[in-house]
This record gives sequence, C-alpha cells and structure tokens, in this order.
Amino acid sequence: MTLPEHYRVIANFGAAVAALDSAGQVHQAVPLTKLPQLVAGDKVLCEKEGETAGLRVVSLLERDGVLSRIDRRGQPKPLAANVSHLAIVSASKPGLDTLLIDQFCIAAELAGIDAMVVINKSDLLDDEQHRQCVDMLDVYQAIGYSAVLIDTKTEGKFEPLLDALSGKTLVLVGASGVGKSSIVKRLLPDLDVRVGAISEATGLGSHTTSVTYWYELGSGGSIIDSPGVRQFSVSHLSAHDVRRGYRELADAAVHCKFSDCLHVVEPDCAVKQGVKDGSIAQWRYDNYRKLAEL
Ligand SMILES: Nc1nc2c(ncn2[C@@H]2O[C@H](COP(=O)(O)OP(=O)(O)OP(=O)(O)O)[C@@H](O)[C@H]2O)c(=O)[nH]1
Ligand SMILES: [Mg+2]
Ligand SMILES: [Zn+2]
Repeated sequence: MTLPEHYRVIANFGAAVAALDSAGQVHQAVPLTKLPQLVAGDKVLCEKEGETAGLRVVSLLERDGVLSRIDRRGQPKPLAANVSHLAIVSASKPGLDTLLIDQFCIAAELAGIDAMVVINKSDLLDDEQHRQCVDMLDVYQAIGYSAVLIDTKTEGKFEPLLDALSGKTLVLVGASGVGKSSIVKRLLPDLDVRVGAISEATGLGSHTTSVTYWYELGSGGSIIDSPGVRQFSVSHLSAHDVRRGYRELADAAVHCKFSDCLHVVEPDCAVKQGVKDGSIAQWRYDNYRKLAEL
C-alpha cells in the first residue's frame, strides 16, 4: 500500500473519476463507497493497493466554494467544487434568457460565489440587438457583477473575457449551445490533447459536454465546463431566499417600511419606488416576482 497522494478530480464518470496527479498525469480512480459523490474540482487523496491494483480515492478534502443544484428530493447536489466564480454564459442564439441568468445569480449569491455575466456570439447581433445586450449588461454591472460581451470567433472580440478571468477558479454555466466549450477552446489551445488524455486514461469521455470537466489554466486559475441546462431550479427556495439573491433589491430593502417586506403589496416599499424611478430595472423586478412566485 502506498502513502495517499493529492489528486484533483477533473471529471466524474459514475463508477470512476478521472484524477490528475501533481505531475499532470490523468488516472482513473475508484472512490471508496463511503465518500460523498465527487465532482469536478474536488481535491482528494488517492492510494494504490499494490503495483498492479488500480487507484482508489480514499478521502475528500474540504471544499471551498461549491455550486449546487437542488435535486427532486430537495437535497443539494454539488455540481462543481473549489470555485470562486460562476461565469453565466448566454447568447442571442439559442436566445437570451435573463430568467436563467438570474437563477444562476441567486445560486451564486446564496453559495457565496461571485458571478459574472457573459454574453457570447456578439457577431450575430444587429445594431439594435447589440444595443439591447449592452443595456442588459449595464444593469448587471451596476448591480456589481462583471459583465462582458464577447465572440469566440472574431479576432480581438474575446479579450474582454481574458481580463475578467485572470487568476480565477471558475465554472461556466448556461443553456446548451451558448458557447461554453468554445470559450474553453479559446483559453486552452491544447484542449483536444487534454480531452484525449482523459479518454485514454479512463476509456471514457468525449468532445461533447455530457459531463462536467475541470481544466487548469496557465494563468494560475482553473475553469470548469459544464453541460448546458434549460433551467437551474430555484423553486425549492423560499421567497425570502430569492429576495436575498437579488443584490439591488436587498440593498434597497433597508429603506422599506417593513423589515420583512416582499416588495409586492406592502406600503412604503423602497424597491417598488426604485422600480418606479428607474434605479431598479423593471425586468429584474419582474424576474424576482416570477422566481419568488409572488
Ligand atoms: N457565431 C458564433 N458561433 C459561436 C460562437 N461561439 C460558439 N459558437 C458556436 O455555437 C455552437 C455551440 O457551441 P458550444 O461551445 O459547443 O456550446 P456549449 O455551451 O458548450 O453547449 P453544451 O455543451 O451543449 O452546453 C457551436 O457550433 C459553436 O461553433 C460565437 O462567438 N459566434
Ligand atoms: Mg459544451
Ligand atoms: Zn419593499
């Protein structure tokens, strides 16, 4: 039996995970059944029970920054671990969806992870759509999120994201087809080699994003590519949690007459006043009411 060594989980394929050693080699490793479900980004200890035996994951190190989804039984299910940032990607094709962006903003807010809003495929926008996107990003920026409009295809149009990503550990989320994997390809010119190494070491994995993958970035950061989702359910959350996830509403709420104001029918509501005078975007308020079911 060897001494346990540190590995990074780069993808979970069900029965086994792909784990990266400190020398940059990918291995297949089977977690002990007592361990919780491992996710991309997890730091683990693995050991080998003899030269010919496979690698076993024997313990999970403490997670710092976890993005979770709530499953049908109301239990949090981690999707990615050790992330400081959530990059919420959307695109005019298949369609901008501020409700989905807001759902991810709430999830990030409640998990204590910073979020940034990325609109990709700016090359597909006409002038009017371009203006609308910039207006929308301005709203997120005013609330305190980084917000960038990019295009992975055109020279020079990707750079705003490079600046925003530097040194961060982030997870890319968003609907299918918005260009998350294309962003990873721009960041990692050797992506095909890396995916090839995962397939070779585990006999699993492919180019389509059906599982979540962790990649190390040269800048000292890392990036996790996740499969697209249609929605990131917040229906398990109370209206109070949803309210807490809307930064600008939480800021304004300190001036509401009632401390438990839900900003719908209450008198002297600073949020409704903010919507009226334009300091709070109407569409953010509308999304809040939809998600809080108010
Ligand atoms: N026009 C245009 N097309 C893009 C851009 N970025 C990505 N695409 C295209 O959009 C399609 C989807 O890109 P992917 O990177 O696979 O999208 P994804 O978000 O990883 O999708 P899932 O893995 O299904 O979640 C591909 O055909 C890309 O070539 C862009 O900036 N402009
Ligand atoms: Mg993908
Ligand atoms: Zn109020």
